Formats: sequence, structure tokens, C-alpha cells
Amino acid sequence: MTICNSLSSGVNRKSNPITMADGKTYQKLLRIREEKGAGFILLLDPDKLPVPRIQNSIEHAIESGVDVFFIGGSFLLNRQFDGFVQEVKRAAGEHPVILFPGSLHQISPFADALLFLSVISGRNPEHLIGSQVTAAPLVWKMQLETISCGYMLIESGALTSAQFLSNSFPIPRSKPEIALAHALAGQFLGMQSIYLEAGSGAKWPVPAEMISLVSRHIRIPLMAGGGIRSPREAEERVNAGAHFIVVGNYFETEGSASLMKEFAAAIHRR
Ligand code: 1GP
Repeated sequence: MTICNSLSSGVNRKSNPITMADGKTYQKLLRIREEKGAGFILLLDPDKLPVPRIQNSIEHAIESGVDVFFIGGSFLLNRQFDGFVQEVKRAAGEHPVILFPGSLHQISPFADALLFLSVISGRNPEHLIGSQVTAAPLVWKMQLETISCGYMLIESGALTSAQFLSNSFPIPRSKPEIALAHALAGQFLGMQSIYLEAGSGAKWPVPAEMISLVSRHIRIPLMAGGGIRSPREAEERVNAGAHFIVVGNYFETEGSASLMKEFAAAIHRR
């Protein structure tokens, strides 16, 4: 059986979410941006959050004002990825659960959508299009909603896992105009979102000036993440024009969960 035959068997194209311009989850993101001014995304790493703690962690996050859950990590040592995603989905209720894959192994049919990333800041073909081609048939088979995302690595004071593993140079933090050129190219290529990424645990988050320049020139949702450790840092980035703030590392540290409400208050404009 050819790959085309195999892919088309049993698929009703009319109901295929992948053929729709904007899926249900993407629409939810647009609504959050519209209603709250900016959204709070909590990144959950399956290697850091034990499954028995998922329910409580998510309940606390929702009570505190988290809008969306991302699932992803640099590595995947947890072999029960589908189980992890199902558990998060069960606890998250109506809140979108979106895969933010660090590798091809982090794809599951149980999420609401997959952030279909291309590392557009780099010139490594594998991360621009290679992995995406490998993933595409699987995503099609799963009927998973995709949200295309121009993923841009920004220099953040030290080499990050994302920079090292993607084998690409980040955009210099003092060159917002280079970031803007990439973001516009992503938008013109039809991407549904842009992610300015300092890298997990980055020394410095993405500069507010860069966010401001990019945000003033694009119309698709702009996410910013990496190294955001305080409500003030989150607020500065929302004030600069970020539509979604992604925080992961900070909330993995003991005792940090109590500050989640303050992050939410700093991120939400209304
Ligand atoms: C990483 O941008 C995300 O891909 C979140 O970064 O873990 O540093 O919050 P942190």
C-alpha cells in the first residue's frame, strides 16, 4: 500500500480538522487573546511532573488563572506519554491542551492540538522542514489539529538546550529588526502563530523591545517564553505586545505554585 492509500483509508475529508483553515483550539486561543488581552500558558514537562500529581497541579493552575496547557520537553524519558496527555486532558476540562513537542516522540492523539513548529530563526533544514515531513503522516492519521508556529530562538545569555539541540544560531537579542523580518516571513508563509523563545530556564527572557517591534507588525498571535521568573517580567512582555506568555521552569521549583495567581493577574489585561 502506498503512503497515500494508507493515509486516505478511513478518512472522511469533509470532517478532517487538518483541512480546516483554523481549528477549534486555534479559535479558542484567538478568543482568549480577545477576551483577556493576553493568555497565560503553563508548560508541563512529562519528565518533571509525576502522573499522580497532575490532577492537583492542574486544578491549582486553573483556579489561579492559567488559560492553556502546553505539554513538551527537551527529552522524553517518561514512556507513558499518551497516558500523561490523557491525564492532563481529563484534568484540564475545557482548557486547551496543546502539544509543544521537543521531538517527534511527543505526538499524541489525546491532545486538543499540536503546535506544528518550524525553527524559522535557524538554517538547519531538519528543523525547518525535515522533522515536519516525518511527523505529517502520523499527525494526519491521528486527525490532530495543527497550529503552525514560526518558532524563533532568541539569544538569551547562555547556550540553551533548544539552541544546542536544534543546531542553529539564535537571533541576536540586540537585533529586533532581524526578529521582525523572520516573523513577517513566517506570517507571509501562512503560519498561524509566532513564538519568541529564549529557551527553557534561559538566563534572560526575550527583550521587551523585540516583542514590541514584532507585535506592532504582525497580526497572528505572538507567544513569548523562556526564562520568565516573575509576574513583573511577564507583565513587561505583555505590555510590549505579547499575546501569550509561556512559563514552565519557574513552576517546577518547590513552593513556586503560590505565585501563579500573581502571574495570571500580571498577564491578563481584563
Ligand atoms: C520553554 O518557553 C518555554 O520552551 C518556557 O520556558 O521553562 O524557562 O519558563 P521556561
